[in-house]
Amino acid sequence: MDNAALVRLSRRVSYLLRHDPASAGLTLDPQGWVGVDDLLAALGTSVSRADLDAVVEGNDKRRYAIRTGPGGRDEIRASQGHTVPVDLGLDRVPPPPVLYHGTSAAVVPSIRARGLERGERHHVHLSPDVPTARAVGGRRRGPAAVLAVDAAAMAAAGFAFYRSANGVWLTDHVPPEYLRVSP
Ligand code: HQG
Repeated sequence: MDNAALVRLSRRVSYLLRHDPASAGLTLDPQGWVGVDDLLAALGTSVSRADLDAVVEGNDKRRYAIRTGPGGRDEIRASQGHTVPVDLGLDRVPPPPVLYHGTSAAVVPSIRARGLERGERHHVHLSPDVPTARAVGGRRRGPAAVLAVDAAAMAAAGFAFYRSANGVWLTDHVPPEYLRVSP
C-alpha cells in the first residue's frame, strides 16, 4: 500500500473505531476493543494484517493500540477521540501546570465566552505542548489559534485530568477563567 492509501485506511479505521462501528457490522466491547480479525473482515479483502499494522505502527499520532485480549486474540482500539460510548479506563492523573488547545481563530470568541466544551466527544482534548496544539489547530479552516490552559489551577480546584495512551490530555470542560490566548 502506498502512503496515500495508508492515510485513507487510517481515516476509515478511525471512523469505525471512534464513531460508527455499526456501519460495518462491528461491535466494540465496553472498553472500545474489537477483534483485529473482525476489523479486517469489515475492511474487506484488499486490506491485509500487514497494512493494518503499518497504520498502527506508522501512525503520526499513534491513534490506535493493539493488545492480546483476554481470550488470546489480538484486539485493536482507538486510544482517544470517540463519540460512541466507551470507557477507556483511564486513571485520573495530575496534569502538567500548563496544557494547550489548538483550534480555529474564528471560534476563540465563543470559547472565551463559554470555555472549552467537549461537543460530541467524551472530553475536551488538550495538547502537552504548543507545536502539537498548533498542528491540531492548523487542520481547521482559516487561521489557527493556540489557547493555554491553567491546568495547575484547575487541578487545585478539583478538576479531573486523564492522559490517553498516545499522550493526549483529556478533561470534561475548561471554564473561561482558566484560558488565555497563547503568544
Ligand atoms: C471547538 C485530533 C466554539 C474546539 C486532536 C474544536 C484531538 C468550541 C472543536 C482530537 C468551543 C471540537 C480532537 C466553544 C470547543 N465554542 N468552539 N465553546 N469549545 N470548541 O475535533 O480538540 O488527529 O471534537 O476548539 O489531536 O479539535 O483525530 O476536537 O475545534 O485529540 O487523532 O470545537 O482530534 O486527534 O473539535 O480534536 P474536535 P479537537 P486525531
